[in-house]
Amino acid sequence: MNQKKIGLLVMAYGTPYKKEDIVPYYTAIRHGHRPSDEQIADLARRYEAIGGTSPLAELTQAQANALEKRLNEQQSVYTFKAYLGLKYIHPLIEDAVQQMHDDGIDHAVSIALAPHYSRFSVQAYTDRAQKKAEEIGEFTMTSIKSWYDQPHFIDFWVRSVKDQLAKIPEEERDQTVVLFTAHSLPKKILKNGDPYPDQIRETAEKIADQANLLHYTQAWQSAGKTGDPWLGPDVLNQIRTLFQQEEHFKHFIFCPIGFVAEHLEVLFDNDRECRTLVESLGGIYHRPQMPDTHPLFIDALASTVLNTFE
Ligand code: FEC
Repeated sequence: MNQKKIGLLVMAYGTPYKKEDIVPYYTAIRHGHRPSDEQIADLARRYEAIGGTSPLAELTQAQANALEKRLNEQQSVYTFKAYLGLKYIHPLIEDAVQQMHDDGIDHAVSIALAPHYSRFSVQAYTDRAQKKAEEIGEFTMTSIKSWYDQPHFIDFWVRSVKDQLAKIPEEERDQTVVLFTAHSLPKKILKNGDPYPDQIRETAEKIADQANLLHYTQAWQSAGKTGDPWLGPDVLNQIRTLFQQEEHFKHFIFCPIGFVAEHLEVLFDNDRECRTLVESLGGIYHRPQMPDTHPLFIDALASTVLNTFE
């Protein structure tokens, strides 16, 4: 039987492949405005601190490959072909859509490697993909908005937190707090009823409930250094608050549930900044492995894509 070919547009943030990419990449994040030399130097310093470049490029490609493979194993009606479309560096979202069309594809499903929907994040990816599809014409695309409550995704984190807890001596488990974090966004998103904060809260509550957590909290990380107010509490302030509480927490487990791979924001903002603060206050830092290409995580993405055909 001839299987219909479906384009799978895997959209992700993107990262500089080499040092020379930092300036154009950061300029693209700033919508074409070159950041100051000081800001560029600060970003270069952060990449340097995690080894020069981020593992994100490799991980995003590996996630797309694993998803394509899983989708083609799970059903035999369609043949999925994955295309990477990045937000701030090549291959750009628009180029990926064009490539699908050039390859003779007339229908695609787009999914962003970001679980929670915001007008600022997922919608920005989707708008660009849909705009390009419309320009091409005779090309349809189903765009997935969010998958933050997909059961395999929740299960991935439930198991990760439980595994981490199991490594903590039993008598110290009630002195353990789990911090669920996600990228902060400018507070102005709240004006239009953006669902982002609620979806993140829901993810955290589902994981906490299914993992039977005694103590957990939610905080925002990696806020931009702009003049606008950003969603809070910031994770560093939240760590200080936890140390001031009556409960004496010893272990701090960080779950950056808004991200899906090991990258700068996790390796630097969590593993460097949060770890340094926790340890300076006398606590012990833990951070489970990110979803990366874990089979449960890839299953979560595959189920989300297949649901669009029901
Ligand atoms: O290279 C790497 O390993 C890290 C890639 C990376 C990911 C990522 C995810 C998200 N961001 C989100 C929102 C914003 C907003 C601004 C912003 C700024 C930066 C900068 C770098 C950066 N982001 Fe990012 N983000 C990653 C990297 N992000 C680098 C610029 C320097 C800095 O401030 O650190 C503010 C823009 C501005 O300045 O006007 C807003 C959100 C996510 C999670 C969803 C997603 O992945 O799409 C939301 C990965």
